[in-house]
Amino acid sequence: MIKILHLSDIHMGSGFSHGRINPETGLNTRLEDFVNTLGRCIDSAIAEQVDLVLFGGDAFPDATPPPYVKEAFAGQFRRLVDAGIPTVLLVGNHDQHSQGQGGASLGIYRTLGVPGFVVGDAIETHRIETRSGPVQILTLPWLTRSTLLTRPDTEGLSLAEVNHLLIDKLNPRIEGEIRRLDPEVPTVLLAHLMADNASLGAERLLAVGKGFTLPLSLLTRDCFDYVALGHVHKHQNLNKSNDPPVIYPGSIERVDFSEEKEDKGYVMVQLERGKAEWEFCPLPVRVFRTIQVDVSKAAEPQAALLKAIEKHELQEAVVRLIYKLRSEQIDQIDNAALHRALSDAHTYTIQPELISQLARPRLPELDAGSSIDPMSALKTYLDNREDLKDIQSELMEAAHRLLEAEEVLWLETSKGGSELEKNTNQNSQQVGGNVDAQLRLL
Ligand SMILES: [Mn+2]
Repeated sequence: MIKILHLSDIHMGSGFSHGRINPETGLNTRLEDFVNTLGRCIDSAIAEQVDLVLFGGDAFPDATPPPYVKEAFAGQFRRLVDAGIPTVLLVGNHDQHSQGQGGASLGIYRTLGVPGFVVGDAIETHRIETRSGPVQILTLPWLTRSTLLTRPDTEGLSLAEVNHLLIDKLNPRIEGEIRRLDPEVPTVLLAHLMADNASLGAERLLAVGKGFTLPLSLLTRDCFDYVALGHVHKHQNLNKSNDPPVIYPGSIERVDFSEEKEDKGYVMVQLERGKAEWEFCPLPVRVFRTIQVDVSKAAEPQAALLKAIEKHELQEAVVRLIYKLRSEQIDQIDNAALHRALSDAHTYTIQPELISQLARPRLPELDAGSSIDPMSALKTYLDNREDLKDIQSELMEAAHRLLEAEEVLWLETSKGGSELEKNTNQNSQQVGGNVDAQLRLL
């Protein structure tokens, strides 16, 4: 039986805006949070006498963290070296330089020959002799186009086609590694990737448009006894049959508000050939709290706000107060009193949002995620505007002419851009406002 601690997505050095400077240390409190939480993971690896630590990638927000952040990270992992616990550091997307290859922020551990440390920046199998016997770790770092494909391979292809091509090239590479595995030895696939039914969190925003998605079937192979993943910040097991477990431990600290409601922690694994038992171990991390309240209909908006704040335990939490109000209520808000009410928080932000009397609920068909051509979008919008019914056909025709128009007309309309922008900002999120403005340009 081999005991493994699996953690991932440390992102040390991120989220400084949620912290403040600790006057005693001169450091951002969020860096201290991340270091303390990583420290707890390492404490537990040492106390539980694990045979191996697997890190699933994304050590820092980028490949070139400041030296004091790098040092804080190294200071914790150094404790594993002293304890004689072998460790695999996998390279995630945030550890790679956007130019060139390799794990820029983690490669130093190999260069220095840190005893027992393996850097996973290539598709290869590492046989590690632990105190409880040998184990095979197949490392699959974050893949980019340039990992497996050349520029001519991908010329003129859509992102989806490139994704397919990448999987076609990846399959034989993994197959080749699998063929060389010792079937008697417990085996782990350690990979930093987006698997195709993982539910998303902040990592989607952090790496927007850059990623590839790999099918789960590529990971759930008999030869793997445990699949240790990184990248997705929400802890989850992707394989319902649990054979093998396909586990994202998630990030160890909340990176931003999208992780407000997620438990954070690491995973303890008991591994044998053909069998893995695992347990998620939650960590006591910094609380994030959103207080969202609409006081636009309240007779006394200030009192309503204070009441909403009072309902929450804010002690040492990272807090954001988001409230909606009408412009004529602004004078009724006592900002100093709001600041006093939030002063127990570790840090806080106050985000008032003015609602326009004209604001209408957004049409789901016109969501940013849906692909809809401009004419259909306009039609959908007009179908929901009773007041414009009489001139609907004229508006459609005018829009048609606008879209068909010569480049000259385009230039003329884009000159009106500033007015359009103004209007869009006032009615932020309002597709309606946008279309209105475009029509006014006619
Ligand atoms: Mn990642």
